[in-house]
Amino acid sequence: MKIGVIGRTNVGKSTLFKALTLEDVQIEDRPFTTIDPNKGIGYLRVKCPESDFGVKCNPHNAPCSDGIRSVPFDLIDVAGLIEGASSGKGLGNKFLSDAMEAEALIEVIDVSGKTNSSGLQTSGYYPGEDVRMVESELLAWLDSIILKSKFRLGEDIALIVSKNLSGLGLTYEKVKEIITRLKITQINPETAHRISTEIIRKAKPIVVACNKMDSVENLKETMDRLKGEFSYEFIPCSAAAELTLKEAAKHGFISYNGKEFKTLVEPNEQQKNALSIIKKIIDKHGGTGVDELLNKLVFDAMGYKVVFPVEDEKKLTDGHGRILPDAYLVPGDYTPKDVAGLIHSEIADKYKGAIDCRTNMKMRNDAPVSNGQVIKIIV
Ligand SMILES: Nc1nc2c(ncn2[C@@H]2O[C@H](COP(=O)(O)OP(=O)(O)OP(=O)(O)O)[C@@H](O)[C@H]2O)c(=O)[nH]1
Ligand SMILES: [Mg+2]
Repeated sequence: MKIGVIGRTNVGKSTLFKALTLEDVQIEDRPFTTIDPNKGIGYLRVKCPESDFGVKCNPHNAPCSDGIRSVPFDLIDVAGLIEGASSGKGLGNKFLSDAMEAEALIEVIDVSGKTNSSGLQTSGYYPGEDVRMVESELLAWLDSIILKSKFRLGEDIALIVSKNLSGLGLTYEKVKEIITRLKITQINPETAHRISTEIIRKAKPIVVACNKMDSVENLKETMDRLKGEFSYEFIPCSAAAELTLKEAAKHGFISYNGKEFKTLVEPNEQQKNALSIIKKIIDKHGGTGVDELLNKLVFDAMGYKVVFPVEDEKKLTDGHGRILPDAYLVPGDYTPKDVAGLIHSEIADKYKGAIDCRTNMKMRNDAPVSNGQVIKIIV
Protein backbone atom coordinates (compact mmCIF):
# COMPACT_ATOMS: atom_id res chain seq x y z
CA MET A 1 0.00 0.00 0.00
CA LYS A 2 1.33 3.40 -0.96
CA ILE A 3 0.48 6.88 0.32
CA GLY A 4 1.61 10.13 -1.32
CA VAL A 5 2.30 13.43 0.46
CA ILE A 6 1.38 16.52 -1.54
CA GLY A 7 0.73 20.19 -0.88
CA ARG A 8 1.95 23.74 -1.29
CA THR A 9 5.67 24.31 -0.82
CA ASN A 10 7.17 24.83 2.68
CA VAL A 11 4.15 23.56 4.64
CA GLY A 12 5.95 20.60 6.27
CA LYS A 13 5.51 17.71 3.83
CA SER A 14 9.05 16.41 4.28
CA THR A 15 8.84 16.87 8.05
CA LEU A 16 5.78 14.62 8.07
CA PHE A 17 7.53 12.17 5.73
CA LYS A 18 10.55 12.09 8.04
CA ALA A 19 8.37 11.67 11.14
CA LEU A 20 6.79 8.59 9.54
CA THR A 21 9.88 7.03 7.97
CA LEU A 22 12.86 8.46 9.92
CA GLU A 23 14.63 8.73 6.55
CA ASP A 24 17.30 11.40 6.45
CA VAL A 25 15.60 13.96 4.19
CA GLN A 26 16.13 17.67 3.77
CA ILE A 27 13.87 19.98 5.76
CA GLU A 28 14.27 23.73 5.52
CA ASP A 29 12.30 26.89 6.04
CA ARG A 30 12.36 27.94 2.39
CA PRO A 31 10.35 27.11 -0.72
CA PHE A 32 11.29 24.14 -2.91
CA THR A 33 13.63 22.34 -0.58
CA THR A 34 12.44 19.02 -1.99
CA ILE A 35 13.00 18.59 -5.70
CA ASP A 36 13.37 14.85 -6.30
CA PRO A 37 10.75 12.71 -4.56
CA ASN A 38 11.59 11.16 -1.18
CA LYS A 39 10.54 7.52 -0.99
CA GLY A 40 10.53 5.39 2.14
CA ILE A 41 8.66 3.03 4.44
CA GLY A 42 6.25 4.70 6.84
CA TYR A 43 4.73 2.97 9.85
CA LEU A 44 1.16 2.95 11.09
CA ARG A 45 0.60 2.17 14.78
CA VAL A 46 -2.04 -0.44 15.62
CA LYS A 47 -2.77 -2.58 18.65
CA CYS A 48 -0.80 -5.84 18.69
CA PRO A 49 -3.07 -8.86 19.28
CA GLU A 50 -0.46 -10.40 21.65
CA SER A 51 -2.34 -9.39 24.81
CA ASP A 52 -5.62 -10.86 23.48
CA PHE A 53 -3.88 -14.24 23.27
CA GLY A 54 -1.70 -13.84 26.38
CA VAL A 55 1.53 -14.24 24.38
CA LYS A 56 4.58 -12.08 23.63
CA CYS A 57 5.07 -11.41 19.92
CA ASN A 58 8.30 -11.87 18.02
CA PRO A 59 7.89 -9.47 15.08
CA HIS A 60 9.31 -9.95 11.62
CA ASN A 61 7.90 -7.19 9.38
CA ALA A 62 6.17 -4.92 11.93
CA PRO A 63 8.08 -3.94 15.09
CA CYS A 64 6.21 -3.96 18.41
CA SER A 65 6.69 -1.66 21.37
CA ASP A 66 4.48 -1.64 24.49
CA GLY A 67 1.77 -3.63 22.69
CA ILE A 68 1.71 -1.26 19.70
CA ARG A 69 2.68 -2.67 16.30
CA SER A 70 4.18 -0.40 13.64
CA VAL A 71 2.81 -1.70 10.35
CA PRO A 72 4.82 -0.76 7.25
CA PHE A 73 3.53 1.00 4.14
CA ASP A 74 5.17 2.83 1.23
CA LEU A 75 5.32 6.60 1.46
CA ILE A 76 6.34 9.20 -1.10
CA ASP A 77 6.94 12.90 -0.51
CA VAL A 78 7.16 15.17 -3.53
CA ALA A 79 8.07 18.74 -4.43
CA GLY A 80 5.74 21.58 -3.47
CA LEU A 81 2.94 22.69 -5.70
CA ILE A 82 2.27 26.31 -6.51
CA GLU A 83 -0.39 28.08 -8.48
CA GLY A 84 0.14 27.60 -12.19
CA ALA A 85 2.13 24.37 -11.76
CA SER A 86 -0.17 22.78 -14.33
CA SER A 87 1.10 25.28 -16.87
CA GLY A 88 4.73 24.80 -15.89
CA LYS A 89 5.22 27.36 -13.08
CA GLY A 90 7.58 26.52 -10.19
CA LEU A 91 8.81 22.98 -10.59
CA GLY A 92 5.90 22.24 -12.91
CA ASN A 93 3.83 19.18 -12.20
CA LYS A 94 5.76 16.23 -13.59
CA PHE A 95 6.44 15.02 -10.05
CA LEU A 96 2.69 14.69 -9.50
CA SER A 97 2.65 11.41 -11.41
CA ASP A 98 4.99 9.98 -8.73
CA ALA A 99 2.61 10.98 -5.92
CA MET A 100 -0.52 10.05 -7.85
CA GLU A 101 0.71 6.45 -8.23
CA ALA A 102 -0.23 6.14 -4.56
CA GLU A 103 -3.62 4.72 -3.59
CA ALA A 104 -4.32 7.71 -1.35
CA LEU A 105 -2.93 11.15 -0.55
CA ILE A 106 -2.12 13.21 2.50
CA GLU A 107 -2.43 16.85 1.56
CA VAL A 108 -0.42 19.02 3.96
CA ILE A 109 -1.40 22.63 4.67
CA ASP A 110 0.09 25.11 7.14
CA VAL A 111 -2.82 25.78 9.46
CA SER A 112 -0.87 28.47 11.34
CA GLY A 113 -1.30 30.82 8.36
CA LYS A 114 2.41 31.69 8.51
CA THR A 115 3.32 30.39 5.03
CA ASN A 116 2.05 32.38 2.07
CA SER A 117 1.14 31.25 -1.43
CA SER A 118 4.81 31.37 -2.52
CA GLY A 119 6.00 29.35 0.47
CA LEU A 120 7.40 32.44 2.23
CA GLN A 121 6.82 33.63 5.80
CA THR A 122 3.76 35.73 6.43
CA SER A 123 0.95 35.98 8.97
CA GLY A 124 -2.80 35.60 8.76
CA TYR A 125 -2.77 33.61 5.52
CA TYR A 126 -5.91 31.49 5.09
CA PRO A 127 -4.76 27.93 4.21
CA GLY A 128 -8.09 27.20 2.51
CA GLU A 129 -6.51 29.06 -0.43
CA ASP A 130 -4.02 26.19 -0.63
CA VAL A 131 -6.75 23.56 -0.54
CA ARG A 132 -8.43 25.30 -3.47
CA MET A 133 -5.17 25.72 -5.36
CA VAL A 134 -4.04 22.10 -4.87
CA GLU A 135 -7.42 20.83 -6.01
CA SER A 136 -7.45 22.98 -9.12
CA GLU A 137 -3.86 22.03 -10.02
CA LEU A 138 -4.61 18.33 -9.54
CA LEU A 139 -7.72 18.65 -11.67
CA ALA A 140 -5.92 20.60 -14.41
CA TRP A 141 -3.19 17.97 -14.45
CA LEU A 142 -5.69 15.10 -14.66
CA ASP A 143 -7.69 16.95 -17.33
CA SER A 144 -4.59 17.25 -19.50
CA ILE A 145 -3.91 13.50 -19.22
CA ILE A 146 -7.49 12.53 -19.99
CA LEU A 147 -7.59 14.92 -22.94
CA LYS A 148 -4.71 12.96 -24.50
CA SER A 149 -7.16 10.09 -24.99
CA LYS A 150 -7.71 9.82 -28.73
CA PHE A 151 -10.28 7.32 -29.88
CA ARG A 152 -12.40 6.53 -32.87
CA LEU A 153 -16.16 6.25 -32.90
CA GLY A 154 -17.29 2.95 -31.42
CA GLU A 155 -14.12 2.40 -29.38
CA ASP A 156 -14.43 1.84 -25.63
CA ILE A 157 -13.73 5.27 -24.09
CA ALA A 158 -13.04 3.73 -20.68
CA LEU A 159 -10.34 1.52 -22.18
CA ILE A 160 -8.48 4.41 -23.81
CA VAL A 161 -8.85 6.74 -20.80
CA SER A 162 -7.79 4.02 -18.35
CA LYS A 163 -4.67 3.32 -20.46
CA ASN A 164 -3.69 6.97 -20.09
CA LEU A 165 -4.41 6.85 -16.36
CA SER A 166 -2.85 3.44 -15.76
CA GLY A 167 0.10 4.93 -13.84
CA LEU A 168 -2.34 6.26 -11.27
CA GLY A 169 -3.44 2.88 -10.01
CA LEU A 170 -6.89 3.33 -11.54
CA THR A 171 -8.13 0.10 -13.04
CA TYR A 172 -10.18 -0.21 -16.21
CA GLU A 173 -13.16 -1.28 -14.08
CA LYS A 174 -12.93 1.83 -11.92
CA VAL A 175 -12.65 4.16 -14.93
CA LYS A 176 -15.49 2.30 -16.70
CA GLU A 177 -17.67 2.68 -13.63
CA ILE A 178 -17.03 6.44 -13.50
CA ILE A 179 -17.60 6.95 -17.24
CA THR A 180 -20.80 4.90 -17.20
CA ARG A 181 -22.15 6.64 -14.12
CA LEU A 182 -21.43 10.09 -15.60
CA LYS A 183 -22.95 8.94 -18.95
CA ILE A 184 -19.89 10.20 -20.85
CA THR A 185 -19.82 9.42 -24.57
CA GLN A 186 -17.01 11.68 -25.76
CA ILE A 187 -13.88 13.30 -24.38
CA ASN A 188 -13.71 17.09 -24.47
CA PRO A 189 -12.50 19.65 -21.89
CA GLU A 190 -15.87 19.59 -20.12
CA THR A 191 -16.22 15.78 -19.86
CA ALA A 192 -12.52 15.37 -19.03
CA HIS A 193 -13.00 17.76 -16.11
CA ARG A 194 -16.02 15.83 -14.87
CA ILE A 195 -14.00 12.60 -14.89
CA SER A 196 -11.08 14.29 -13.09
CA THR A 197 -13.40 15.69 -10.43
CA GLU A 198 -14.89 12.26 -9.83
CA ILE A 199 -11.39 10.73 -9.52
CA ILE A 200 -10.34 13.31 -6.93
CA ARG A 201 -13.59 13.03 -4.98
CA LYS A 202 -14.05 9.27 -5.02
CA ALA A 203 -11.16 7.22 -6.41
CA LYS A 204 -8.19 8.84 -4.63
CA PRO A 205 -8.96 9.37 -0.96
CA ILE A 206 -7.41 12.57 0.36
CA VAL A 207 -7.11 13.60 4.01
CA VAL A 208 -5.82 17.09 4.79
CA ALA A 209 -3.09 17.37 7.44
CA CYS A 210 -3.52 20.79 9.10
CA ASN A 211 0.12 21.00 10.07
CA LYS A 212 1.95 23.35 12.46
CA MET A 213 -0.98 23.31 14.91
CA ASP A 214 1.67 24.00 17.56
CA SER A 215 2.16 27.46 16.11
CA VAL A 216 -1.41 28.73 15.84
CA GLU A 217 -3.63 30.68 18.25
CA ASN A 218 -6.95 30.55 16.42
CA LEU A 219 -6.92 26.85 15.50
CA LYS A 220 -10.62 26.27 16.12
CA GLU A 221 -11.63 29.27 14.04
CA THR A 222 -9.50 28.17 11.08
CA MET A 223 -10.61 24.54 11.39
CA ASP A 224 -14.29 25.57 11.47
CA ARG A 225 -13.83 27.74 8.40
CA LEU A 226 -12.04 24.94 6.49
CA LYS A 227 -14.67 22.36 7.42
CA GLY A 228 -17.45 24.77 6.46
CA GLU A 229 -15.97 25.39 3.05
CA PHE A 230 -14.68 22.00 1.91
CA SER A 231 -15.81 18.39 2.13
CA TYR A 232 -12.35 16.96 2.92
CA GLU A 233 -11.45 15.43 6.28
CA PHE A 234 -9.22 17.98 8.09
CA ILE A 235 -6.95 16.75 10.90
CA PRO A 236 -4.84 19.17 12.96
CA CYS A 237 -1.32 17.91 13.57
CA SER A 238 2.26 18.82 14.36
CA ALA A 239 4.68 16.89 12.19
CA ALA A 240 7.58 18.65 13.93
CA ALA A 241 6.45 17.44 17.38
CA GLU A 242 5.96 13.89 16.07
CA LEU A 243 9.42 13.96 14.48
CA THR A 244 11.09 15.17 17.68
CA LEU A 245 9.41 12.42 19.72
CA LYS A 246 10.21 9.69 17.18
CA GLU A 247 13.86 10.72 17.04
CA ALA A 248 14.14 10.94 20.84
CA ALA A 249 12.59 7.47 21.08
CA LYS A 250 14.95 6.11 18.41
CA HIS A 251 17.94 7.33 20.44
CA GLY A 252 16.53 5.78 23.62
CA PHE A 253 15.91 9.10 25.44
CA ILE A 254 12.18 8.50 25.76
CA SER A 255 9.58 5.81 25.19
CA TYR A 256 6.72 6.95 22.95
CA ASN A 257 3.58 5.04 22.03
CA GLY A 258 1.91 7.63 19.82
CA LYS A 259 -0.16 9.07 22.66
CA GLU A 260 2.26 9.86 25.46
CA PHE A 261 5.96 9.69 26.20
CA LYS A 262 8.13 8.90 29.21
CA THR A 263 11.68 10.08 29.65
CA LEU A 264 14.15 7.22 30.07
CA VAL A 265 17.34 9.27 30.36
CA GLU A 266 17.71 12.52 32.33
CA PRO A 267 17.39 15.21 29.59
CA ASN A 268 19.72 18.22 29.34
CA GLU A 269 18.23 21.72 29.66
CA GLN A 270 17.61 22.09 25.90
CA GLN A 271 15.95 18.67 25.61
CA LYS A 272 13.91 19.36 28.75
CA ASN A 273 12.55 22.59 27.19
CA ALA A 274 11.74 20.92 23.87
CA LEU A 275 9.95 18.04 25.61
CA SER A 276 8.00 20.36 27.89
CA ILE A 277 6.74 22.37 24.88
CA ILE A 278 5.71 19.13 23.15
CA LYS A 279 4.00 17.87 26.31
CA LYS A 280 1.84 21.02 26.34
CA ILE A 281 0.89 20.44 22.69
CA ILE A 282 0.05 16.79 23.31
CA ASP A 283 -1.97 17.57 26.44
CA LYS A 284 -3.93 20.27 24.63
CA HIS A 285 -4.70 18.24 21.49
CA GLY A 286 -4.62 14.67 22.80
CA GLY A 287 -1.54 13.78 20.70
CA THR A 288 0.47 15.13 17.79
CA GLY A 289 -2.41 14.34 15.41
CA VAL A 290 -0.23 12.17 13.18
CA ASP A 291 -1.75 8.85 14.30
CA GLU A 292 -5.25 10.25 13.92
CA LEU A 293 -4.37 11.47 10.45
CA LEU A 294 -3.13 8.04 9.33
CA ASN A 295 -6.04 6.21 10.96
CA LYS A 296 -8.56 8.49 9.23
CA LEU A 297 -6.89 7.96 5.87
CA VAL A 298 -6.05 4.26 6.01
CA PHE A 299 -9.02 2.82 7.91
CA ASP A 300 -11.87 5.29 7.30
CA ALA A 301 -11.17 6.79 3.86
CA MET A 302 -9.34 3.88 2.20
CA GLY A 303 -11.19 1.17 4.14
CA TYR A 304 -8.01 -0.86 4.66
CA LYS A 305 -7.61 -3.49 7.40
CA VAL A 306 -4.67 -5.00 9.28
CA VAL A 307 -4.31 -8.77 9.30
CA PHE A 308 -1.87 -11.02 11.13
CA PRO A 309 -1.25 -14.26 9.19
CA VAL A 310 0.33 -17.22 11.05
CA GLU A 311 1.25 -20.76 10.06
CA ASP A 312 0.46 -22.53 13.35
CA GLU A 313 -2.97 -21.56 14.67
CA LYS A 314 -2.26 -22.92 18.17
CA LYS A 315 1.18 -21.39 18.76
CA LEU A 316 0.46 -18.39 16.46
CA THR A 317 3.87 -18.84 14.85
CA ASP A 318 5.37 -18.79 11.36
CA GLY A 319 7.72 -21.46 9.96
CA HIS A 320 10.60 -20.00 12.01
CA GLY A 321 8.72 -20.23 15.30
CA ARG A 322 8.17 -16.47 15.50
CA ILE A 323 4.97 -15.53 17.36
CA LEU A 324 2.60 -13.19 15.47
CA PRO A 325 5.43 -12.36 13.06
CA ASP A 326 3.75 -10.22 10.44
CA ALA A 327 1.12 -7.54 10.09
CA TYR A 328 -0.18 -6.56 6.67
CA LEU A 329 -2.35 -3.69 5.50
CA VAL A 330 -4.91 -5.01 3.02
CA PRO A 331 -7.81 -3.51 1.04
CA GLY A 332 -11.16 -3.85 2.78
CA ASP A 333 -12.53 -6.40 0.33
CA TYR A 334 -9.59 -8.83 0.68
CA THR A 335 -10.63 -12.43 1.31
CA PRO A 336 -8.43 -15.00 3.10
CA LYS A 337 -7.22 -16.20 -0.32
CA ASP A 338 -6.14 -12.67 -1.27
CA VAL A 339 -4.18 -12.55 2.00
CA ALA A 340 -2.58 -15.88 1.06
CA GLY A 341 -1.47 -14.30 -2.24
CA LEU A 342 0.13 -11.46 -0.32
CA ILE A 343 2.31 -13.93 1.60
CA HIS A 344 3.30 -15.92 -1.49
CA SER A 345 1.72 -16.73 -4.85
CA GLU A 346 2.46 -20.42 -4.15
CA ILE A 347 0.44 -20.27 -0.92
CA ALA A 348 -2.47 -18.75 -2.86
CA ASP A 349 -2.20 -21.56 -5.44
CA LYS A 350 -2.32 -24.23 -2.71
CA TYR A 351 -5.00 -22.39 -0.68
CA LYS A 352 -7.58 -24.77 0.84
CA GLY A 353 -9.18 -22.48 3.42
CA ALA A 354 -8.45 -20.33 6.47
CA ILE A 355 -8.98 -20.39 10.23
CA ASP A 356 -9.79 -17.44 12.47
CA CYS A 357 -7.33 -17.99 15.33
CA ARG A 358 -9.49 -16.17 17.88
CA THR A 359 -12.52 -18.43 17.41
CA ASN A 360 -10.71 -21.46 15.94
CA MET A 361 -13.48 -21.57 13.35
CA LYS A 362 -13.06 -22.02 9.61
CA MET A 363 -13.53 -18.75 7.77
CA ARG A 364 -15.78 -18.20 4.78
CA ASN A 365 -13.68 -18.15 1.62
CA ASP A 366 -15.72 -15.45 -0.08
CA ALA A 367 -16.05 -13.06 2.87
CA PRO A 368 -13.60 -10.22 3.51
CA VAL A 369 -11.20 -10.62 6.42
CA SER A 370 -11.85 -8.38 9.44
CA ASN A 371 -9.64 -5.69 10.89
CA GLY A 372 -7.14 -7.04 13.42
CA GLN A 373 -7.86 -10.66 12.50
CA VAL A 374 -5.22 -13.35 13.15
CA ILE A 375 -5.59 -15.99 10.46
CA LYS A 376 -4.08 -19.31 9.51
CA ILE A 377 -4.10 -20.18 5.83
CA ILE A 378 -4.66 -23.88 5.21
CA VAL A 379 -2.62 -25.25 2.30
N1 LIG B 1 6.05 24.98 13.94
C1 LIG B 1 6.12 23.96 13.09
N2 LIG B 1 6.96 24.01 12.04
C2 LIG B 1 7.00 22.94 11.20
C3 LIG B 1 6.18 21.80 11.39
N3 LIG B 1 6.42 20.93 10.38
C4 LIG B 1 7.36 21.51 9.61
N4 LIG B 1 7.72 22.72 10.08
C5 LIG B 1 8.74 23.65 9.52
O1 LIG B 1 8.31 24.08 8.24
C6 LIG B 1 9.44 24.31 7.39
C7 LIG B 1 9.27 23.55 6.09
O2 LIG B 1 9.30 22.15 6.36
P1 LIG B 1 9.51 21.04 5.20
O3 LIG B 1 9.18 19.75 5.80
O4 LIG B 1 10.85 21.21 4.55
O5 LIG B 1 8.36 21.52 4.19
P2 LIG B 1 8.01 20.96 2.74
O6 LIG B 1 6.53 21.11 2.59
O7 LIG B 1 8.57 19.63 2.53
O8 LIG B 1 8.72 22.04 1.82
P3 LIG B 1 9.24 21.93 0.28
O9 LIG B 1 9.90 20.63 0.07
O10 LIG B 1 10.18 23.08 0.17
O11 LIG B 1 8.02 22.14 -0.57
C8 LIG B 1 10.67 23.85 8.21
O12 LIG B 1 11.25 24.99 8.80
C9 LIG B 1 10.05 22.94 9.28
O13 LIG B 1 10.83 22.88 10.46
C10 LIG B 1 5.30 21.78 12.53
O14 LIG B 1 4.56 20.82 12.80
N5 LIG B 1 5.32 22.88 13.33
MG1 LIG C 1 9.96 18.94 1.19
